[in-house]
Amino acid sequence: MRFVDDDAEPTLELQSAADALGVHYQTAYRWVRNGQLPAQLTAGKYRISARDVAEMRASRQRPQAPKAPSPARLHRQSTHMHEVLLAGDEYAVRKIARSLVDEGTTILELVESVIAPPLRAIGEAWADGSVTISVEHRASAIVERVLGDLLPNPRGRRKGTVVVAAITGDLHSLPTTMAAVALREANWRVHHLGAHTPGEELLAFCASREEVDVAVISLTSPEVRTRAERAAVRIRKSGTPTLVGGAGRTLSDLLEEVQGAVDGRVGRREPQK
Ligand code: B12
Repeated sequence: MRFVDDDAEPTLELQSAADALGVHYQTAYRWVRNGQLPAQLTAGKYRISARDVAEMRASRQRPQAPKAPSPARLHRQSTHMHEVLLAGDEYAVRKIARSLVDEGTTILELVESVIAPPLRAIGEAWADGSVTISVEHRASAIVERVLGDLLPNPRGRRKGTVVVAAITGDLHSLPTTMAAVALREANWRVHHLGAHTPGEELLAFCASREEVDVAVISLTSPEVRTRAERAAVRIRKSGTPTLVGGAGRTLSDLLEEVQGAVDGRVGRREPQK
């Protein structure tokens, strides 16, 4: 390796810089041309500061953070997820979910962008009779198991404790599972009570545990909205901020509102109509 010393700092000729970086001369030349590798052209020859070469070498050796999948990839995987859920192919469902998580997709994104759209489509298809109840039940059961297995356990201190349930008459447990995993991923401790929970029971559960910061009622069956809201009023009165979900509400809304409830902004009083 040949250093060319001028009075400022040591510099390398382009071939020496390429050797030090372990790349072909042409690659180093391209980096110089596109500005990635700063160089000075002196008497028709490029000279590169030894410090810049050392920095570039160190940065190339540092492990790169994995690039999270693009929205287009999530969309394609959601279409694939739809097919394998309809086919009841649990192995394929697990494979899609696991590889996306390994590639850096959050569980929240996985649920919102990859799993929820096919479940909604399956709901539509069930409603218009093009998908049988068994196919829908099988898909839901697969998602419930897969989400259970992905349960995150993030490092760091928990932000607080949240209870998640759906009210009596609402048999949709999946949205409560989705809420529970998203909250766990966001570092909340979660008591997941699941579907069909009596309001009285939820009230007693919150009242008996000082550590409960927020109660969350996932709501999928619109027929029980009034029951869910009545339970929420009573739980709030007993001192626990309470949120009620509903059609069109997202997990991102949920996380924001749970934080808002702990900060005293949401879920303490009745929403203004
Ligand atoms: C799976 C399913 C079932 C399964 C549930 C299995 C299970 N283990 O959960 C079973 C078979 C039990 C079922 C039963 C029924 N179902 Co159903 N079901 C579905 C389906 C296909 C998916 C439900 C789901 O998981 N949704 C979750 C995601 C995909 O949707 P989401 O609503 O956006 O959920 C988000 C929010 O809830 C949010 N979230 C969760 N918690 C919280 C909390 C807060 C505070 C916030 C902000 C957000 C939040 O997280 C979720 C993800 O983003 C839906 C289709 C659909 N569009 O959802 C129909 C659907 C909900 N069901 C429907 C119906 C009609 C029924 C039945 C009445 C059918 C019948 N005749 O028996 C019964 C009702 C039973 C009952 N008493 O509750 C209708 C409801 C229509 C309506 N609006 O009235 C739907 C929309 C299907 C349709 N297109 O017609 N169902």
